[in-house]
Amino acid sequence: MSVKTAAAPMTDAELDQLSIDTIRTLSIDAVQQAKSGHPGTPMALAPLVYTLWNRVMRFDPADPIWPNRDRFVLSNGHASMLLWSTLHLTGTRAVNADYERLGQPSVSLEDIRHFRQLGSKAPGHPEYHWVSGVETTTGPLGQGVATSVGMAIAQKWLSDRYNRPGFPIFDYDVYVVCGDGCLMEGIGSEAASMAGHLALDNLCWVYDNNHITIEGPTSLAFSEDVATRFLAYGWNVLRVGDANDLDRIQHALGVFRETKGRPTLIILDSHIGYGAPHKHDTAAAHGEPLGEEEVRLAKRSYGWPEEAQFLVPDGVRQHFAAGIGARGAAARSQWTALFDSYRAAYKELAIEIDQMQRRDLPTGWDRNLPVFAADAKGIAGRDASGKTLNVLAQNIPWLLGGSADLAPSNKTTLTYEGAGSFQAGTPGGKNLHFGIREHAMAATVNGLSLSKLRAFGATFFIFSDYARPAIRLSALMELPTIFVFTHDAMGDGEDGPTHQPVEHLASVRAIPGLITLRPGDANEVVEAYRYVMQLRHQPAVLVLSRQPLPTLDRRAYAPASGVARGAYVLADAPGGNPEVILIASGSELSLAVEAHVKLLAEGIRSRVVSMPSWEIFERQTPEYRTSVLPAGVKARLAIEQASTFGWERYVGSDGHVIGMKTFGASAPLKALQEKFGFEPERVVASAKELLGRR
Ligand SMILES: Cc1ncc(C[n+]2csc(CCOP(=O)(O)OP(=O)(O)O)c2C)c(N)n1
Ligand SMILES: [Mg+2]
Repeated sequence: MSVKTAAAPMTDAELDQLSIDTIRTLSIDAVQQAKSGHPGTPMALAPLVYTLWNRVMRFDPADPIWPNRDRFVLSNGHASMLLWSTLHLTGTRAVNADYERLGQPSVSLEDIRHFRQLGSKAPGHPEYHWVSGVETTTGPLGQGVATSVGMAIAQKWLSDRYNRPGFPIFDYDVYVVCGDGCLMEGIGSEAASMAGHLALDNLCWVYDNNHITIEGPTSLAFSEDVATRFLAYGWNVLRVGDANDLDRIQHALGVFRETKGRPTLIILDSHIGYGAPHKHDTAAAHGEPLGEEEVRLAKRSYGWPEEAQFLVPDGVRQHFAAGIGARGAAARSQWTALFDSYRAAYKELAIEIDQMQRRDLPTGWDRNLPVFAADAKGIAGRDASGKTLNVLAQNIPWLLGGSADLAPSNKTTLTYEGAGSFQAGTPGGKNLHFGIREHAMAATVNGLSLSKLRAFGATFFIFSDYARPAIRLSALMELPTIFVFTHDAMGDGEDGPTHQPVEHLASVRAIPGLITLRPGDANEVVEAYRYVMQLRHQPAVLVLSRQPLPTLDRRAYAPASGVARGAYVLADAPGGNPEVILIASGSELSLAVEAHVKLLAEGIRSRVVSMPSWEIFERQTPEYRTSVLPAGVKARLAIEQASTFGWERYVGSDGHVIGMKTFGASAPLKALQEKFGFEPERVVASAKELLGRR
């Protein structure tokens, strides 16, 4: 259809089409201008995204963080131009990191003109925390769909805790657009299985069934019956045979909203590159600009002025304002009025909601935290963690989480009265059962955190590998998620090298922004949690022992509150003038202390530095850091049951690391400690060697 002039007023249907074609052509032009990007899927899915946003979603562009908004997740993040066009045309406003609503647009036309360029609010893939209106970062396929399960769980939990008769404070839905890639990825299957089990009827995935991925037709690698698969998961499965049929799409979305007791998958048949005569239905439309001639032909097929670029015709912005703009504003103002009277009736609950939204902690959040008395036999890191977590979860109503079927081993079960188990029939439970789905667990934890709950996920440290891509996104999104990883090293002995992490500490330490903490005794575990709970924009990984670790006598040694500085002098040479420094974390801390005592007895001035967290230590002042590791002391020995990779930074070229250079082995712990050199005598010998004494 052609762009009309103001002289002839357009019908609603014409305005719908004009709006859809604006999304399409902005996407085409942006990719062409950037000389990179993915035009084909935005061209195909513009009608879907248009219908969802302008006709269905309860989202107020003026306040993209209004707590009861419907969530939209673009899981096929390569189609980001869909989102940039939509955020622009709906006039969605920006919000800053302090949750202040700013007047300026979230995505301007200039941003779209600078698609994929440095500083543009229209980057290659949707980035939460960079662009307001993006609910989660996507791009790694499957992450979005899995994160959406966490968002849907959060809505169920929030509604159970906070809704009251006549006060549906939380009743939002979660909409997801995904493609073949998201459904091929393992994490997508894990997430769909979990969502079906939990009967998340607030969750709707729309599957872009275009039969195309990068290498060509999906018949190359994907021949299962997706509908049957999702039916088996317990989903409601709908089909829309024509991605251009707005009414059918709207109808299917309506069926979703009426369907109770199961999530909905809408299988939408579409044509990638719709409108481009030589490229539609081909992989060529997926990930490269159409080319100037094909752009002209596509525009011609839409009835668009062929030479116009980045054109937003008159009437389009107004059409969005009259649709989602008006509907969203009304929904939000209704909710705000509702919340005002809720605040009057349920003051305490309203305060909780306010605190949660700002990621504040409730007063008294750290009361009754355990203090562990000195004990040579000690207690396992995981046990100290379980005790601490149970206190915190009672003090912080919205702290919840679970394990990937290892809660009895991870000691993450919340055992106090009323903690409950989160299931379809008991959505107020705080113990989540992720099943043996580590990857989806981590993404779900992200989704819970994006919904402002304080969430943790747990498994053995070795299986952090199975969760790593979602942990990485946690860091990229700056979410205060918590990952509890037990069985941190060779302590599980007989389970052998398949279960003994080696390279994992190096691997999590390499993720920018992620805080890794490997506490050395029970009181360090408590202090680690105290630190982690106060994070607002950073994820944390807790690496905990399976076996008991001696609880150090804090009257003789420095207090465990030193954990908050990442590393601290635990025990020192007389006069604080060390000639050798032993640096250790986790289960090796007590080993270092043992060696230290022996060294002192031999007249060697040693210092023990407990270093549970590199990242926290790096945040301290240079003065503090050199006070812990004085530049003049070159004889430094790091001891850690993990890859030595990276320790050079603290031991320097004159130092030494007692660590792992191979995989472990299946044997009792004592035998492993002997085989791999984690014994006090060996530490003493190494220290002496560094000092040139034998
Ligand atoms: C985990 C992951 N693996 C690979 C990629 C690279 N990649 C981006 S898009 C794509 C093809 C996706 O196909 P589909 O989901 O069907 O999207 P469509 O081309 O139909 O838009 C691939 C392999 C990725 N982004 N994430
Ligand atoms: Mg596809």
